[in-house]
Amino acid sequence: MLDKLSQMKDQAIKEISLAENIQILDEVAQKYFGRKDGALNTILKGLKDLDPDARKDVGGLANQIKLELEAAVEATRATLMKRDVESRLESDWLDVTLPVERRRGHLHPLSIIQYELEDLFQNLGFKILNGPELESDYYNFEALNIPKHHPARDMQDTFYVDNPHNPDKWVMRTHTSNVQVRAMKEFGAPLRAVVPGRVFRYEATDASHDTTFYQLEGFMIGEDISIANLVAVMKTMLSGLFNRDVKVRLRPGYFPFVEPGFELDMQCLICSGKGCSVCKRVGWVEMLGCGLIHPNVLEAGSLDPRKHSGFAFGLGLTRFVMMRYGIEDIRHLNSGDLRFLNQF
Ligand code: FA5
Repeated sequence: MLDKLSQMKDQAIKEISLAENIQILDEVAQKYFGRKDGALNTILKGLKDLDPDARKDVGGLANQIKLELEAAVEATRATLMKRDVESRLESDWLDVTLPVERRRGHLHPLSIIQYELEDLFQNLGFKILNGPELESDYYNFEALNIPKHHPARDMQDTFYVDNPHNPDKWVMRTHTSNVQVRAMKEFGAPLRAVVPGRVFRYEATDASHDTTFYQLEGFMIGEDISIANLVAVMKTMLSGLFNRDVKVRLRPGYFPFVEPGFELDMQCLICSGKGCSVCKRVGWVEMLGCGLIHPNVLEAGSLDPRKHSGFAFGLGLTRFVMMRYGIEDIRHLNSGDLRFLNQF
């Protein structure tokens, strides 16, 4: 039995020293120390058949061999790991002169156009203002000459929210026009301002209508402000934004807060007026509403309509973005789909 143990040790030492990698070394260790059928354990299992003296000798030698073999395995493992690291360092070299790749985010197309319009209007002397998205019924409707139960409320159905401070409801603003009277009260006249922002409507969605979209409101108030000023500013804006000749048409439009009121349509840039899903096959896309500010609205803003006049417009910023980039469905813009967004 003692001879058998010595022979096994020599064989194990030979195999450990020949292991070329850690996987082979582990296999050798398993072969000799494995609990179930490891060679050392198989020998030790036979101890019970020996007489007590022989059992003592064989048991002592077996334990000593076990310690020696374990030490040999660990020493070889350390050598193999060191060799592994060194060869990896040699092959995986690092070129410190290569430029670092930084994955950068970028602006959403809506923000790009919003900032361009802000620049354009700032150059014309307009302030940039903000307003609340959750608005009182008063600023969204009543101050704009749309009393409760007036049929014009049906033109812009929205989401109503209980207001714990007031029996009136709050509304998710239906348009950026909610800032008109707020701004008049805060800044008085003369006043030139634009208000970009998100608005909400309760309506069915299709290629050109969403329930959440962006508008840009603008107004200019002073003495003797006329439709001529309105048309000049609209033309400056459109030629600045599209950087090409765009065809527009004015139609009479009804908005209770302007008099007279107009709808401005632009010839569809997606189909060049031929008709597509965005322009609903008519070749024109409604871009904005505009007109001269109604005297009741000026009064709500604490201005005197006999002294002051002004124009206002509210454009569908989201539709501008669609025209500018040739986007055929408005729903892409709020989709958060990176396949769409990464094109900008
Ligand atoms: C208004 O919201 C008025 N506040 C505009 C205004 C301001 C008129 C100042 C006069 C003076 P209207 O509901 O038409 O008007 O919306 C204005 C623009 O928003 C439309 O011309 C259109 O471009 C865009 N728009 C309207 N509804 C949607 C919708 N569901 N999805 C995307 N864009 C829309």
